[in-house]
Amino acid sequence: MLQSVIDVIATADYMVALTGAGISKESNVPTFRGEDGLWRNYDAMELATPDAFRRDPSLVWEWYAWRQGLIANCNPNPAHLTLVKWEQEGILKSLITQNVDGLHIRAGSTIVYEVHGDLWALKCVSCDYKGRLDVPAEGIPPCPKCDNNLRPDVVWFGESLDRDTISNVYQELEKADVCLVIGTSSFVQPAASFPLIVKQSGGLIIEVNIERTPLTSAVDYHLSGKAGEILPQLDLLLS
Ligand code: BV8
Ligand code: ZN
Repeated sequence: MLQSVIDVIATADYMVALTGAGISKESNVPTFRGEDGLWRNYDAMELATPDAFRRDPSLVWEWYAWRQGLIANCNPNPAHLTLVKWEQEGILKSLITQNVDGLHIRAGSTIVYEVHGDLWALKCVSCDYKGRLDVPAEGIPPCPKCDNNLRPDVVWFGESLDRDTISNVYQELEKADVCLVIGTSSFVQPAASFPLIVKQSGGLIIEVNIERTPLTSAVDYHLSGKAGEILPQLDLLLS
């Protein structure tokens, strides 16, 4: 099976990757739904919403500041680095990530679509101010333009994804003949349906995950194991 995956990757015209929290697990970034997905017994789903922020902005900011502190000490792992190498070798044409940890960009990937935003990015709840933190937030950052609350510039549940990013992503998916799906529970929409767009136009799906997911029954190849081990292994066999 590994050999046929190698052949698919080696002969792909336009391979794109879709990644989730699992690709950052070996960088010690907690995943969303695994055993480490909880914070002070809150479920991420309860906190990553506009209602939670309206109700208790300081609690939500405490959660984001905690994650920023965590991620500031995390580094890209061999899975991120393999995708950088494949972009440089022209094997990987673009990278669509649900992660907000910024590790793909820190690893050196340049064609990256962060469909759920960026943990360090800020936007104002009322004016058009946008900014960035380079250290974890302390309390609720105030808007320098209008003094209202700043919020993390990420996509919360119930919020739509950025229009331009999404139209670029759909263009990539239409061009793709192979979709490499790495470390996602394929649960959150609309990202979970991205690989199916590639399949619908006759493309192939390769899934790398430590467990089966709702996508597994639709994939052409399911490689079971850790992304940080499987991706470098595939790269070795490719060269
Ligand atoms: C929207 C940013 C509508 C915040 C996140 C049907 C259609 C459309 C929408 C919906 C729908 N049904 C329900 C919805 C609503 C909702 C949704 O999908 N709910 C789910 C729970 C059912 N979707 C939305 O609200 C989206 N918005 O659709 O808007 C709309 C349309 C028009 C106008 C207005 C509104 C917005 C969703 C974005 C939410 N934001 N994050 C933040 O991060 O703080 S999502 C969050 O989950 C993260 O981004 C995360 O990346 C993402 C997905 O999770 P995963 O990345 O998959 O991580 P997870 O922990 O779940 O899984 C880890 C996987 O890795 C596991 O499979 C594990 O086995 C594997 N793994 C672990 N270790 C390893 C490994 N694999 C390999 N190696 C390892 N070592
Ligand atoms: Zn403002």
